Amino acid sequence: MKRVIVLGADGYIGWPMAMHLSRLGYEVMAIDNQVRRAWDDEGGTASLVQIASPEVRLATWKKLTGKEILWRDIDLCDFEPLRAAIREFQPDAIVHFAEQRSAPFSMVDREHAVRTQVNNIVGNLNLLFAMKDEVPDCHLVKLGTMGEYGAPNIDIEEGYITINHNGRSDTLPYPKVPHSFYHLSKVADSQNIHFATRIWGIRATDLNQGVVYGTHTQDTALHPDLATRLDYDSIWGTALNRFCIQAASDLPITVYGKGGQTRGYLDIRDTMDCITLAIENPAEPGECRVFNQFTEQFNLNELAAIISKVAIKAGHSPEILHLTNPRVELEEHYYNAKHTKLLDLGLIPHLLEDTLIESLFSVISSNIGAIDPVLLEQPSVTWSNGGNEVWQKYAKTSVSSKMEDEIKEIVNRERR
Ligand code: NAD
Ligand code: USQ
Repeated sequence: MKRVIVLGADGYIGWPMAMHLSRLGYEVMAIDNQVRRAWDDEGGTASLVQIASPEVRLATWKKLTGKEILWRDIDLCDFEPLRAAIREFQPDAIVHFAEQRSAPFSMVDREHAVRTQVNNIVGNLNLLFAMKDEVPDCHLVKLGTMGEYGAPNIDIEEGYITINHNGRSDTLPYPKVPHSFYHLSKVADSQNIHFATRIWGIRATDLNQGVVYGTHTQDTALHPDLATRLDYDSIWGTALNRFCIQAASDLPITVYGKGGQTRGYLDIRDTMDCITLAIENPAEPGECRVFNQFTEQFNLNELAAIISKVAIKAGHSPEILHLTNPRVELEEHYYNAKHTKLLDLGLIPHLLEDTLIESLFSVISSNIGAIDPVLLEQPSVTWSNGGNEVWQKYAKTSVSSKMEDEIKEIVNRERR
Protein backbone atom coordinates (compact mmCIF):
# COMPACT_ATOMS: atom_id res chain seq x y z
CA MET A 1 0.00 0.00 0.00
CA LYS A 2 1.40 3.42 -0.92
CA ARG A 3 1.54 6.19 1.66
CA VAL A 4 0.57 9.78 0.85
CA ILE A 5 0.62 12.89 3.04
CA VAL A 6 -2.00 15.51 2.16
CA LEU A 7 -0.95 18.96 3.41
CA GLY A 8 -3.87 21.39 3.78
CA ALA A 9 -6.28 18.47 4.30
CA ASP A 10 -8.92 20.57 6.05
CA GLY A 11 -9.37 22.81 2.99
CA TYR A 12 -11.78 22.98 0.08
CA ILE A 13 -9.72 20.63 -2.13
CA GLY A 14 -7.52 18.96 0.50
CA TRP A 15 -10.35 17.28 2.40
CA PRO A 16 -11.97 15.62 -0.66
CA MET A 17 -8.46 14.65 -1.83
CA ALA A 18 -7.67 12.90 1.46
CA MET A 19 -10.92 10.90 1.19
CA HIS A 20 -10.37 10.15 -2.51
CA LEU A 21 -6.91 8.68 -1.90
CA SER A 22 -8.11 6.78 1.17
CA ARG A 23 -10.94 5.22 -0.86
CA LEU A 24 -8.46 4.22 -3.59
CA GLY A 25 -6.48 2.25 -0.98
CA TYR A 26 -3.67 4.69 -0.18
CA GLU A 27 -2.59 5.05 3.43
CA VAL A 28 -3.23 8.76 4.11
CA MET A 29 -1.84 11.18 6.68
CA ALA A 30 -3.77 14.47 6.72
CA ILE A 31 -1.97 17.60 7.96
CA ASP A 32 -3.50 21.05 8.53
CA ASN A 33 -3.27 23.74 11.22
CA GLN A 34 -6.86 24.94 10.54
CA VAL A 35 -5.60 28.48 9.92
CA ARG A 36 -8.21 28.87 7.18
CA ARG A 37 -10.98 28.54 9.76
CA ALA A 38 -9.19 31.19 11.84
CA TRP A 39 -8.99 33.52 8.82
CA ASP A 40 -12.75 33.09 8.36
CA ASP A 41 -13.29 34.03 12.00
CA GLU A 42 -11.08 37.12 11.66
CA GLY A 43 -12.67 38.33 8.47
CA GLY A 44 -16.28 37.42 9.29
CA THR A 45 -16.50 35.12 6.23
CA ALA A 46 -18.03 31.63 6.06
CA SER A 47 -18.60 28.75 3.67
CA LEU A 48 -22.19 28.55 2.39
CA VAL A 49 -22.15 24.79 2.93
CA GLN A 50 -21.71 23.95 6.62
CA ILE A 51 -18.46 22.06 7.19
CA ALA A 52 -17.83 19.67 10.07
CA SER A 53 -14.76 19.81 12.32
CA PRO A 54 -11.78 17.61 11.34
CA GLU A 55 -12.62 15.24 14.22
CA VAL A 56 -16.19 14.73 12.98
CA ARG A 57 -15.06 14.39 9.36
CA LEU A 58 -12.50 11.70 10.18
CA ALA A 59 -14.87 9.79 12.47
CA THR A 60 -17.66 9.88 9.85
CA TRP A 61 -15.27 8.69 7.14
CA LYS A 62 -14.12 5.79 9.32
CA LYS A 63 -17.70 4.88 10.27
CA LEU A 64 -18.94 4.87 6.66
CA THR A 65 -15.96 3.25 4.94
CA GLY A 66 -13.98 1.46 7.68
CA LYS A 67 -10.90 3.40 6.51
CA GLU A 68 -8.73 5.49 8.78
CA ILE A 69 -7.10 8.79 7.81
CA LEU A 70 -4.33 9.79 10.25
CA TRP A 71 -4.58 13.43 11.37
CA ARG A 72 -1.83 15.83 12.50
CA ASP A 73 -2.41 19.48 13.46
CA ILE A 74 0.85 21.05 12.22
CA ASP A 75 1.79 24.49 10.89
CA LEU A 76 4.14 24.05 7.90
CA CYS A 77 6.06 27.09 9.14
CA ASP A 78 6.95 25.02 12.22
CA PHE A 79 9.80 22.89 10.83
CA GLU A 80 10.48 20.25 13.53
CA PRO A 81 6.91 18.90 13.88
CA LEU A 82 6.63 18.80 10.08
CA ARG A 83 9.91 16.92 9.75
CA ALA A 84 8.91 14.52 12.57
CA ALA A 85 5.59 13.67 10.87
CA ILE A 86 7.35 13.01 7.56
CA ARG A 87 10.00 10.88 9.29
CA GLU A 88 7.30 8.88 11.13
CA PHE A 89 5.06 8.27 8.09
CA GLN A 90 7.73 7.78 5.35
CA PRO A 91 5.42 8.86 2.49
CA ASP A 92 5.86 7.84 -1.15
CA ALA A 93 4.18 11.10 -2.20
CA ILE A 94 3.27 14.43 -0.57
CA VAL A 95 0.44 16.55 -2.00
CA HIS A 96 0.86 20.17 -0.92
CA PHE A 97 -2.28 22.35 -0.74
CA ALA A 98 -1.45 24.11 2.56
CA GLU A 99 -1.19 27.76 1.55
CA GLN A 100 -3.07 31.07 1.81
CA ARG A 101 -4.91 30.95 -1.51
CA SER A 102 -6.85 34.21 -1.88
CA ALA A 103 -5.57 36.99 -4.17
CA PRO A 104 -7.77 39.68 -2.48
CA PHE A 105 -6.60 38.56 1.02
CA SER A 106 -3.01 39.08 -0.10
CA MET A 107 -3.83 42.58 -1.38
CA VAL A 108 -5.63 43.96 1.73
CA ASP A 109 -2.54 45.71 3.06
CA ARG A 110 1.12 45.17 3.92
CA GLU A 111 0.39 42.76 6.77
CA HIS A 112 -1.74 40.50 4.59
CA ALA A 113 0.84 40.51 1.79
CA VAL A 114 3.60 39.65 4.26
CA ARG A 115 1.47 37.05 6.01
CA THR A 116 0.66 35.39 2.68
CA GLN A 117 4.23 35.28 1.46
CA VAL A 118 5.71 34.18 4.81
CA ASN A 119 3.10 31.43 5.22
CA ASN A 120 3.40 30.12 1.68
CA ILE A 121 7.09 30.52 0.89
CA VAL A 122 8.42 29.51 4.35
CA GLY A 123 6.02 26.53 4.56
CA ASN A 124 7.04 25.29 1.12
CA LEU A 125 10.74 25.77 1.85
CA ASN A 126 10.45 23.89 5.16
CA LEU A 127 8.76 21.07 3.26
CA LEU A 128 11.59 20.87 0.71
CA PHE A 129 14.21 20.66 3.47
CA ALA A 130 12.19 18.04 5.40
CA MET A 131 11.88 15.95 2.22
CA LYS A 132 15.61 16.19 1.51
CA ASP A 133 16.45 15.13 5.08
CA GLU A 134 13.87 12.39 5.61
CA VAL A 135 12.43 11.06 2.33
CA PRO A 136 14.72 12.09 -0.58
CA ASP A 137 12.99 9.68 -3.00
CA CYS A 138 9.44 10.91 -2.18
CA HIS A 139 7.45 12.64 -4.96
CA LEU A 140 6.24 16.19 -4.24
CA VAL A 141 2.95 17.12 -5.92
CA LYS A 142 2.63 20.87 -5.37
CA LEU A 143 -0.39 23.02 -6.13
CA GLY A 144 0.66 26.08 -8.07
CA THR A 145 -1.73 28.16 -10.11
CA MET A 146 -2.34 29.17 -13.73
CA GLY A 147 -2.28 32.79 -12.50
CA GLU A 148 1.50 32.46 -12.07
CA TYR A 149 1.81 33.06 -15.82
CA GLY A 150 -0.40 36.18 -15.88
CA ALA A 151 -1.80 37.03 -19.30
CA PRO A 152 1.11 37.16 -21.80
CA ASN A 153 0.46 38.06 -25.43
CA ILE A 154 1.94 34.72 -26.58
CA ASP A 155 0.89 31.07 -26.06
CA ILE A 156 1.42 29.76 -22.51
CA GLU A 157 3.46 26.54 -22.52
CA GLU A 158 3.44 23.88 -19.79
CA GLY A 159 6.13 25.25 -17.51
CA TYR A 160 9.02 25.69 -19.95
CA ILE A 161 9.67 27.61 -23.16
CA THR A 162 12.42 27.20 -25.74
CA ILE A 163 13.93 30.60 -26.54
CA ASN A 164 16.20 31.44 -29.48
CA HIS A 165 18.22 34.52 -28.63
CA ASN A 166 21.15 36.06 -30.54
CA GLY A 167 21.82 32.80 -32.34
CA ARG A 168 21.70 30.58 -29.23
CA SER A 169 18.86 28.47 -27.88
CA ASP A 170 17.78 27.21 -24.44
CA THR A 171 14.70 25.70 -22.76
CA LEU A 172 13.96 27.75 -19.64
CA PRO A 173 11.17 28.14 -17.05
CA TYR A 174 8.33 30.08 -18.69
CA PRO A 175 8.42 33.81 -17.75
CA LYS A 176 5.85 34.66 -15.09
CA VAL A 177 4.09 38.01 -14.60
CA PRO A 178 1.31 37.33 -12.08
CA HIS A 179 -1.38 39.67 -10.80
CA SER A 180 -1.33 39.55 -6.97
CA PHE A 181 1.04 39.05 -4.02
CA TYR A 182 -0.65 35.64 -3.55
CA HIS A 183 0.14 34.56 -7.11
CA LEU A 184 3.69 35.89 -6.64
CA SER A 185 4.12 33.61 -3.61
CA LYS A 186 3.37 30.66 -5.92
CA VAL A 187 6.01 31.87 -8.40
CA ALA A 188 8.57 31.94 -5.57
CA ASP A 189 7.51 28.41 -4.57
CA SER A 190 7.96 27.21 -8.14
CA GLN A 191 11.46 28.68 -8.28
CA ASN A 192 12.39 27.07 -4.96
CA ILE A 193 11.05 23.68 -6.05
CA HIS A 194 12.89 23.89 -9.38
CA PHE A 195 16.11 24.72 -7.50
CA ALA A 196 15.61 21.85 -4.98
CA THR A 197 15.14 19.31 -7.78
CA ARG A 198 18.37 20.53 -9.39
CA ILE A 199 20.55 20.51 -6.27
CA TRP A 200 19.11 17.60 -4.27
CA GLY A 201 17.55 15.40 -6.93
CA ILE A 202 14.05 15.68 -5.43
CA ARG A 203 11.15 14.49 -7.64
CA ALA A 204 8.50 17.19 -8.13
CA THR A 205 5.34 17.89 -10.09
CA ASP A 206 4.27 21.53 -10.03
CA LEU A 207 0.59 21.75 -10.97
CA ASN A 208 -0.43 25.10 -12.39
CA GLN A 209 -4.08 24.73 -11.58
CA GLY A 210 -6.93 26.85 -12.93
CA VAL A 211 -10.00 27.92 -10.93
CA VAL A 212 -11.66 24.88 -9.30
CA TYR A 213 -15.47 24.65 -9.01
CA GLY A 214 -18.04 22.26 -7.57
CA THR A 215 -18.51 20.64 -4.19
CA HIS A 216 -19.68 17.15 -5.14
CA THR A 217 -17.26 14.26 -5.34
CA GLN A 218 -18.07 10.59 -4.86
CA ASP A 219 -16.99 11.02 -1.22
CA THR A 220 -18.31 14.46 -0.18
CA ALA A 221 -21.76 13.36 -1.39
CA LEU A 222 -21.80 10.39 1.03
CA HIS A 223 -22.83 12.38 4.12
CA PRO A 224 -23.29 16.08 5.13
CA ASP A 225 -20.42 15.69 7.64
CA LEU A 226 -18.10 14.91 4.70
CA ALA A 227 -19.06 18.07 2.76
CA THR A 228 -16.46 20.55 1.56
CA ARG A 229 -16.48 24.36 1.48
CA LEU A 230 -18.42 26.65 -0.85
CA ASP A 231 -16.99 30.17 -0.54
CA TYR A 232 -18.79 33.14 -2.07
CA ASP A 233 -17.62 36.24 -0.17
CA SER A 234 -15.45 38.79 -1.94
CA ILE A 235 -12.23 37.59 -0.27
CA TRP A 236 -12.42 33.79 -0.71
CA GLY A 237 -15.23 33.29 -3.23
CA THR A 238 -14.16 32.84 -6.84
CA ALA A 239 -16.04 34.77 -9.54
CA LEU A 240 -17.63 31.48 -10.63
CA ASN A 241 -19.06 30.72 -7.18
CA ARG A 242 -20.15 34.31 -6.68
CA PHE A 243 -21.90 34.52 -10.07
CA CYS A 244 -23.81 31.26 -9.34
CA ILE A 245 -24.92 32.43 -5.90
CA GLN A 246 -25.82 35.90 -7.16
CA ALA A 247 -27.91 34.38 -9.96
CA ALA A 248 -29.60 31.88 -7.65
CA SER A 249 -30.51 34.63 -5.15
CA ASP A 250 -31.77 37.03 -7.86
CA LEU A 251 -28.97 39.52 -7.21
CA PRO A 252 -26.93 41.06 -10.07
CA ILE A 253 -23.92 39.14 -11.37
CA THR A 254 -20.86 41.32 -10.65
CA VAL A 255 -18.38 41.30 -13.51
CA TYR A 256 -15.34 43.48 -12.72
CA GLY A 257 -14.52 45.76 -15.64
CA LYS A 258 -14.98 44.76 -19.29
CA GLY A 259 -15.15 41.02 -18.56
CA GLY A 260 -12.57 39.85 -21.10
CA GLN A 261 -10.41 38.40 -18.28
CA THR A 262 -9.82 34.77 -19.32
CA ARG A 263 -8.96 31.92 -16.95
CA GLY A 264 -8.74 28.13 -17.05
CA TYR A 265 -11.36 26.19 -15.04
CA LEU A 266 -11.84 22.61 -13.83
CA ASP A 267 -14.32 20.52 -11.86
CA ILE A 268 -13.17 19.40 -8.40
CA ARG A 269 -13.59 15.78 -9.55
CA ASP A 270 -11.04 16.45 -12.28
CA THR A 271 -8.67 17.87 -9.65
CA MET A 272 -8.98 14.53 -7.79
CA ASP A 273 -8.19 12.64 -11.02
CA CYS A 274 -5.30 14.92 -12.07
CA ILE A 275 -3.55 14.58 -8.72
CA THR A 276 -4.10 10.82 -8.64
CA LEU A 277 -2.62 10.60 -12.15
CA ALA A 278 0.37 12.66 -11.03
CA ILE A 279 0.93 10.38 -8.00
CA GLU A 280 0.57 7.21 -10.06
CA ASN A 281 2.99 8.48 -12.72
CA PRO A 282 5.70 10.12 -10.58
CA ALA A 283 8.36 12.53 -11.78
CA GLU A 284 11.88 11.15 -12.12
CA PRO A 285 14.53 11.95 -9.47
CA GLY A 286 15.76 15.49 -10.14
CA GLU A 287 12.85 16.26 -12.46
CA CYS A 288 10.68 19.34 -11.94
CA ARG A 289 7.68 18.48 -14.09
CA VAL A 290 5.05 21.15 -14.75
CA PHE A 291 1.44 20.44 -15.78
CA ASN A 292 -1.15 23.09 -16.61
CA GLN A 293 -4.17 21.69 -14.77
CA PHE A 294 -7.45 22.94 -16.23
CA THR A 295 -9.98 21.59 -18.70
CA GLU A 296 -11.91 24.56 -20.17
CA GLN A 297 -11.21 28.27 -20.56
CA PHE A 298 -13.73 31.11 -20.38
CA ASN A 299 -13.61 34.87 -20.10
CA LEU A 300 -15.85 36.44 -17.44
CA ASN A 301 -18.51 37.48 -19.97
CA GLU A 302 -18.72 33.89 -21.24
CA LEU A 303 -18.81 32.59 -17.66
CA ALA A 304 -21.62 35.00 -16.73
CA ALA A 305 -23.54 33.96 -19.87
CA ILE A 306 -23.30 30.20 -19.11
CA ILE A 307 -24.35 30.73 -15.50
CA SER A 308 -27.24 33.00 -16.56
CA LYS A 309 -28.44 30.38 -19.04
CA VAL A 310 -28.58 27.70 -16.32
CA ALA A 311 -30.18 30.15 -13.85
CA ILE A 312 -32.90 31.09 -16.36
CA LYS A 313 -33.73 27.39 -16.83
CA ALA A 314 -34.02 27.17 -13.03
CA GLY A 315 -36.58 30.02 -13.03
CA HIS A 316 -34.36 33.04 -12.22
CA SER A 317 -33.93 36.31 -14.16
CA PRO A 318 -30.25 37.21 -13.74
CA GLU A 319 -28.90 40.66 -14.57
CA ILE A 320 -25.22 41.15 -15.45
CA LEU A 321 -23.53 44.28 -14.04
CA HIS A 322 -20.09 45.57 -15.05
CA LEU A 323 -18.53 47.20 -11.96
CA THR A 324 -15.42 49.35 -11.75
CA ASN A 325 -12.63 46.80 -11.48
CA PRO A 326 -11.03 46.82 -8.00
CA ARG A 327 -8.09 44.81 -9.38
CA VAL A 328 -5.26 45.98 -11.61
CA GLU A 329 -5.38 43.45 -14.46
CA LEU A 330 -5.85 43.23 -18.23
CA GLU A 331 -9.59 43.20 -19.05
CA GLU A 332 -9.13 42.17 -22.69
CA HIS A 333 -6.23 39.95 -23.64
CA TYR A 334 -4.95 37.03 -25.67
CA TYR A 335 -5.09 33.69 -23.82
CA ASN A 336 -4.01 30.34 -25.18
CA ALA A 337 -2.59 28.02 -22.52
CA LYS A 338 -1.39 24.52 -23.41
CA HIS A 339 -2.86 21.77 -21.23
CA THR A 340 -2.24 18.43 -22.88
CA LYS A 341 0.03 16.59 -20.44
CA LEU A 342 -2.75 15.47 -18.06
CA LEU A 343 -5.01 14.56 -20.99
CA ASP A 344 -2.12 12.45 -22.33
CA LEU A 345 -2.00 10.63 -18.96
CA GLY A 346 -5.70 9.74 -19.35
CA LEU A 347 -7.75 12.58 -17.81
CA ILE A 348 -11.40 12.59 -18.94
CA PRO A 349 -12.79 16.07 -18.15
CA HIS A 350 -16.19 17.03 -16.73
CA LEU A 351 -17.77 20.14 -18.26
CA LEU A 352 -18.88 23.27 -16.42
CA GLU A 353 -22.41 23.49 -17.79
CA ASP A 354 -23.16 19.86 -16.78
CA THR A 355 -21.87 20.39 -13.24
CA LEU A 356 -23.90 23.59 -12.85
CA ILE A 357 -27.05 21.72 -13.82
CA GLU A 358 -26.33 18.41 -12.08
CA SER A 359 -25.09 19.64 -8.69
CA LEU A 360 -23.90 23.20 -8.06
CA PHE A 361 -27.26 24.96 -8.46
CA SER A 362 -29.05 22.37 -6.32
CA VAL A 363 -26.42 22.67 -3.55
CA ILE A 364 -26.93 26.45 -3.63
CA SER A 365 -30.73 26.26 -3.62
CA SER A 366 -30.75 23.87 -0.68
CA ASN A 367 -28.65 26.43 1.27
CA ILE A 368 -30.40 29.53 -0.10
CA GLY A 369 -31.58 30.69 3.36
CA ALA A 370 -27.99 30.77 4.63
CA ILE A 371 -26.71 33.25 1.99
CA ASP A 372 -25.48 36.46 3.60
CA PRO A 373 -25.86 39.34 1.09
CA VAL A 374 -23.23 41.36 3.00
CA LEU A 375 -20.63 38.80 1.92
CA LEU A 376 -21.48 39.49 -1.73
CA GLU A 377 -20.89 43.25 -1.23
CA GLN A 378 -18.66 44.94 -3.79
CA PRO A 379 -15.80 45.65 -4.06
CA SER A 380 -14.01 44.59 -0.92
CA VAL A 381 -10.31 44.96 -1.69
CA THR A 382 -8.79 47.35 -4.19
CA TRP A 383 -5.41 46.58 -5.72
CA SER A 384 -4.29 50.19 -6.10
CA ASN A 385 -4.57 51.37 -2.50
CA GLY A 386 -5.52 48.31 -0.46
CA GLY A 387 -8.92 47.57 1.06
CA ASN A 388 -7.92 47.59 4.67
CA GLU A 389 -10.71 49.95 5.73
CA VAL A 390 -13.37 47.72 4.23
CA TRP A 391 -11.71 44.64 5.70
CA GLN A 392 -11.68 46.24 9.14
CA LYS A 393 -15.39 47.01 8.83
CA TYR A 394 -16.19 43.30 8.76
CA ALA A 395 -13.30 41.91 10.75
CA LYS A 396 -14.16 40.76 14.25
CA THR A 397 -10.67 41.38 15.62
CA SER A 398 -7.98 43.87 14.81
CA VAL A 399 -6.48 41.99 11.90
CA SER A 400 -3.40 44.16 11.61
CA SER A 401 -2.23 43.64 15.16
CA LYS A 402 -3.09 39.92 15.05
CA MET A 403 -1.16 39.52 11.79
CA GLU A 404 1.84 41.36 13.23
CA ASP A 405 1.79 39.02 16.24
CA GLU A 406 1.64 35.94 14.02
CA ILE A 407 4.50 37.13 11.84
CA LYS A 408 6.64 37.97 14.89
CA GLU A 409 5.88 34.53 16.33
CA ILE A 410 7.00 32.78 13.13
CA VAL A 411 10.19 34.85 12.89
CA ASN A 412 11.01 34.21 16.57
CA ARG A 413 10.32 30.50 16.19
CA GLU A 414 12.65 30.32 13.18
CA ARG A 415 15.36 32.20 15.09
CA ARG A 416 15.07 29.76 18.03
P1 NAD B 1 -8.25 26.30 1.24
O1 NAD B 1 -7.92 27.63 1.83
O2 NAD B 1 -9.65 25.84 1.28
O3 NAD B 1 -7.33 25.17 1.91
C1 NAD B 1 -5.99 25.37 2.27
C2 NAD B 1 -5.76 24.63 3.59
O4 NAD B 1 -4.39 24.78 3.96
C3 NAD B 1 -6.60 25.20 4.73
O5 NAD B 1 -7.33 24.17 5.38
C4 NAD B 1 -5.58 25.84 5.66
O6 NAD B 1 -5.94 25.75 7.03
C5 NAD B 1 -4.32 25.05 5.34
N1 NAD B 1 -3.07 25.80 5.59
C6 NAD B 1 -2.73 27.02 5.08
N2 NAD B 1 -1.53 27.37 5.54
C7 NAD B 1 -1.09 26.36 6.34
C8 NAD B 1 0.08 26.14 7.10
N3 NAD B 1 1.07 27.06 7.17
N4 NAD B 1 0.22 24.97 7.77
C9 NAD B 1 -0.78 24.03 7.74
N5 NAD B 1 -1.92 24.20 7.06
C10 NAD B 1 -2.07 25.36 6.36
O7 NAD B 1 -7.69 26.33 -0.26
P2 NAD B 1 -8.09 25.41 -1.52
O8 NAD B 1 -9.06 26.15 -2.34
O9 NAD B 1 -8.39 24.04 -1.05
O10 NAD B 1 -6.71 25.41 -2.31
C11 NAD B 1 -5.73 24.42 -2.05
C12 NAD B 1 -4.46 24.74 -2.81
O11 NAD B 1 -4.74 24.73 -4.22
C13 NAD B 1 -3.87 26.09 -2.50
O12 NAD B 1 -2.46 25.99 -2.48
C14 NAD B 1 -4.30 26.96 -3.66
O13 NAD B 1 -3.41 27.99 -3.89
C15 NAD B 1 -4.33 25.96 -4.80
N6 NAD B 1 -5.29 26.34 -5.85
C16 NAD B 1 -6.61 26.46 -5.54
C17 NAD B 1 -7.52 26.80 -6.55
C18 NAD B 1 -8.99 26.96 -6.27
O14 NAD B 1 -9.72 27.33 -7.20
N7 NAD B 1 -9.47 26.68 -5.06
C19 NAD B 1 -7.05 27.00 -7.86
C20 NAD B 1 -5.67 26.87 -8.12
C21 NAD B 1 -4.80 26.53 -7.11
N1 USQ C 1 -14.04 38.80 -10.54
C1 USQ C 1 -15.23 39.37 -10.97
N2 USQ C 1 -16.27 39.45 -10.10
C2 USQ C 1 -16.20 38.96 -8.82
C3 USQ C 1 -15.00 38.36 -8.40
C4 USQ C 1 -13.93 38.30 -9.28
O1 USQ C 1 -15.35 39.81 -12.12
O2 USQ C 1 -17.20 39.08 -8.10
C5 USQ C 1 -12.92 38.67 -11.51
C6 USQ C 1 -11.54 39.10 -11.05
O3 USQ C 1 -11.34 40.48 -11.25
C7 USQ C 1 -10.64 38.25 -11.94
C8 USQ C 1 -11.44 36.98 -12.18
O4 USQ C 1 -12.79 37.28 -11.80
O5 USQ C 1 -10.45 38.88 -13.18
C9 USQ C 1 -10.96 35.78 -11.42
O6 USQ C 1 -11.02 36.04 -10.04
P1 USQ C 1 -11.33 34.86 -9.03
O7 USQ C 1 -11.50 35.46 -7.67
O8 USQ C 1 -12.37 33.98 -9.56
O9 USQ C 1 -9.97 34.00 -9.12
P2 USQ C 1 -8.49 34.33 -8.67
O10 USQ C 1 -8.36 35.56 -7.88
O11 USQ C 1 -7.65 34.22 -9.91
O12 USQ C 1 -8.16 33.13 -7.68
C10 USQ C 1 -8.76 31.84 -7.76
C11 USQ C 1 -8.43 31.10 -6.46
C12 USQ C 1 -6.92 30.92 -6.36
C13 USQ C 1 -6.40 30.22 -7.59
C14 USQ C 1 -6.82 30.94 -8.87
C15 USQ C 1 -6.52 30.13 -10.11
O13 USQ C 1 -8.92 31.85 -5.35
O14 USQ C 1 -6.61 30.16 -5.20
O15 USQ C 1 -4.99 30.16 -7.54
O16 USQ C 1 -8.26 31.12 -8.86
S1 USQ C 1 -6.00 31.16 -11.45
O17 USQ C 1 -7.05 32.17 -11.66
O18 USQ C 1 -5.86 30.29 -12.60
O19 USQ C 1 -4.76 31.78 -11.05
